[in-house]
Amino acid sequence: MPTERKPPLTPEQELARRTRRSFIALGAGAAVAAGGWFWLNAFEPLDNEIPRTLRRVLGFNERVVRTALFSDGHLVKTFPASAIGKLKVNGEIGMDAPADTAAWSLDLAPLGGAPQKLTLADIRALPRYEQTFEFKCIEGWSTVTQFAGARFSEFTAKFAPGSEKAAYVGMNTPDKEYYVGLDMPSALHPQTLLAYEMNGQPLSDRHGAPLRLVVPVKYGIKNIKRIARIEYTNDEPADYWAEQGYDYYAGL
Ligand SMILES: Nc1nc2c(c(=O)[nH]1)N[C@H]1C(S)=C(S)[C@@H](COP(=O)(O)O)O[C@H]1N2
Ligand SMILES: [Mo]
Repeated sequence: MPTERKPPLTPEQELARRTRRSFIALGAGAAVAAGGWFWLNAFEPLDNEIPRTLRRVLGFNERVVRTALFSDGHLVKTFPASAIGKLKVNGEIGMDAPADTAAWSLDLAPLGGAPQKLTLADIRALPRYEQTFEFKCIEGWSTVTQFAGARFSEFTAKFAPGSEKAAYVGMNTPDKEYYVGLDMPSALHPQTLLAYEMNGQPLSDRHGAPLRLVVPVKYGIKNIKRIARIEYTNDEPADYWAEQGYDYYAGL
């Protein structure tokens, strides 16, 4: 009997599903905050006038809200193909050597699982998504660009199931000169792709061949080109531009 593949959810369907989940999480966070207030107030040492444990709860809620409203809970605006501009090459750290697509493989380190190596064919075998959005650099420019590739959430479900529970994912170039750390909600956002095409062409060498990250809810700095390794982790991964003083989150 032929096996039937369920059609992938559209970004809108995917989002509706996740927004429901986020609201459940928000409700739980609020209940903990309200119920714990009395006890916290009476016994916790003050830290900036706010009891420390409550600060932790607030921090948690802030993360959930940011996730629900800014990264997981809304889709970045998309554009028609007629709006596509010419994305300049910007930032070539970790890309001194030209891409060796034939020899390329991806090192994958799941959360607590055995590391594995994947090929581009493995990634191309996942459903392909195309999206055209405004790519933004913290330098102040933006260019409407189309990328196509696999959804990072579906990549994770297929090759590192369970790793969605990790707090972060870290990625680096083959020479490890460029590296980014991403919070998991942004990584799992339905518009986050592992891209192998740009503006209808295979990704060019300077734009990050053979595989780059496209994370439209973040500025360009997080959109690492020429990925060689992906690691799911609960420890905040090193991040090149965060080390230079930029915001680690770097969300739009
Ligand atoms: N490997 C690598 N990836 C990188 C960078 C870099 O220097 N090295 N620069 C980042 C920055 S700051 C931007 S704006 C985008 C630019 O992508 P583009 O060259 O495809 O326009 O790549 C990001 N990814
Ligand atoms: Mo950038």
